Amino acid sequence: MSFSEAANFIRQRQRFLITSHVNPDGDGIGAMMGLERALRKLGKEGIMILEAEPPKIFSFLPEYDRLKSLADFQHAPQYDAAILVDSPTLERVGKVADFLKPDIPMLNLDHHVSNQYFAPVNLVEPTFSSSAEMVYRLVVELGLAPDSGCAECLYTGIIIDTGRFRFSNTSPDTLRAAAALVAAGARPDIISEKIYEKNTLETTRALGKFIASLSLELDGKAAVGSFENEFITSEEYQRVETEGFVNHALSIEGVEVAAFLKEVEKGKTRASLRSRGGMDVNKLAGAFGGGGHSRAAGCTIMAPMAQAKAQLLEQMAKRLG
Ligand SMILES: [Mn+2]
Repeated sequence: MSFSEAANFIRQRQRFLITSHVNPDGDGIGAMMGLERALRKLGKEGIMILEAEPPKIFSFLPEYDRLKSLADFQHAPQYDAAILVDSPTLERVGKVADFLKPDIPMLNLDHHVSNQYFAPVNLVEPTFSSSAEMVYRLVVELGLAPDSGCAECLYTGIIIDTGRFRFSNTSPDTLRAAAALVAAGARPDIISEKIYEKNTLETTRALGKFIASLSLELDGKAAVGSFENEFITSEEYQRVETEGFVNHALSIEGVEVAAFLKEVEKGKTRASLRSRGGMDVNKLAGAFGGGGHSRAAGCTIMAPMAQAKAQLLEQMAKRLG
């Protein structure tokens, strides 16, 4: 379906249940909240429900407390239609699916290439950087100019999914959407600071530890960093957020594939994998029963750190040719 058809889907209805996938990221949350604000401008109502409490990191977004979790509801609220954003399958919304009555119209708005077209009405656009960029396009289609709050939410979704306009999904249209959102009041400096400059001291120290642990393997084409079980089970580690660490390994010149190994339990090692060359880390992770995307994937190797690293390097070596 097209954006104009999706706009009609919205015009014809009054009260919407809006949700996204479990463990929502900034795109899922930004797209939900930007859409909800646009609905309000149209004199409509959006009830935003996630399976669990939304992550605190995005609580700087205006009226964040409008995001509810299942714990806030005894039973499903009344609504005319559901809109699922950024969720490639119906299962991905978790237990919110129990609130989705089969006879109620549903719009699936997503940009994942793996989207299953699970709803009666599907607006799936894999060429868009983010669900937030799609919501921006929909807002324009609805004849609205985003207010500054809406712009902040959608800009946040776009920078999360484009890695701050660095990934290959950053299109001319993405940048035009971002420009319009900044013109509408989104502040790139403030949003970036709120998201990316919120590390705990423990996280910053742990990044140093990760970087110190790096080794170059396979003629410098692979970089591997690791955290031992002793560190992961320490008191200090409770305040560590390792999101993005592995990218430091991938940023070393000549490195095509990077891994971050964590011995999460004795004899059980979790691997985060990233690539920027030809190696498909989805397939690499698949060799250990994991998966993900071609450039970002993960798996669990049932072995202690040293053996897990050896097994992983063996699989990498085969794929580097
Ligand atoms: Mn997304």
